[in-house]
Amino acid sequence: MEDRELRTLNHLMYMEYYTGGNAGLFMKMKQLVYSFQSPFQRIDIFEHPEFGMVLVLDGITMFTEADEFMYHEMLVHVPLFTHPNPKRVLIIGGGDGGSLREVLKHPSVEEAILCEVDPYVIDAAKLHLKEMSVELDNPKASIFNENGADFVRKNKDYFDVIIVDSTDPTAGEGGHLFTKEFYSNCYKALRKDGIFCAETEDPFYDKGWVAIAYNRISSVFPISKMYTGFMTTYPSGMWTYTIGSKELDPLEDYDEERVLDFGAPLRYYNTEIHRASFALPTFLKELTGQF
Ligand code: AAT
Repeated sequence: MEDRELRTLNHLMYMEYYTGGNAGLFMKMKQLVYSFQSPFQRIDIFEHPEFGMVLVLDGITMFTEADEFMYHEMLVHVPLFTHPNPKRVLIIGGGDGGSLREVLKHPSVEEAILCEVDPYVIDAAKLHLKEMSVELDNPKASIFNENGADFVRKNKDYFDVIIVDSTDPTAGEGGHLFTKEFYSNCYKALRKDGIFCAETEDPFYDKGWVAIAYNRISSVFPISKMYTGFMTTYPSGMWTYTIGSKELDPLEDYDEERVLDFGAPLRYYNTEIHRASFALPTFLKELTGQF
């Protein structure tokens, strides 16, 4: 049977075109393991010979198993280590479970709500993305299949942290999560020392959206700070995240001791990265109007 083993196929080529269409990413895949057109988007899961499973929504790479830790750790731990005692956390998007897995590493978290618009992403993750979906059935977690923009409107003064793990503003239902109205409703859904954090795109191919997202978030929250991290299979490899906060400052109110005492394993995030990630290159300060 050896000759029937799956080898990487020269012709199974996956290509993603970045914004503008004149550049992109290719991966030579081993196999396509799942493909489905949901009411919201096309969901594909490929297996790559070195990067493991790759989740693709509407032709856009969401992560590979080899690098997802970079994105999920940066999106989750920067806000969760800024808040002194995060108990109620809302994740919008993130149906694969990667952000939830990171949130539930924090022992203070009592309730984690995942609001993912597309139930088929959750089903596909449970079947094929075992490393991401491990905590989807955790009793501390509840899952709602609803547009995050509608869900957040119904909650007031409730969450300690809101995390937006969404698709790009130009893809699927992602656009709902980049409006000023959505950010204001997140502000209202947060408690008085609450923290909001969103993925805010790459500053090279999608610089227009980086500026829009930062300006909208900073028009709603008294403290707003952008930070960056590497994410190797996202456009440009450099990714931005933006914190919006009511009271707490991610650098001044940061308690390193909690990170040093943290029991769970982390592979990207550490105390030096937390501080360094807020140091922005000049072009990014200019783009977001911060000097
Ligand atoms: N965890 C990393 C992968 C993602 S997936 C983002 C998820 O957000 C998708 O499952 C999508 O169905 C969900 N989503 C999109 N819009 C909404 C919405 N309005 N309400 C709730 N869920 C939504 C993120 C990748 C980052 C971007 C890569 N370029």
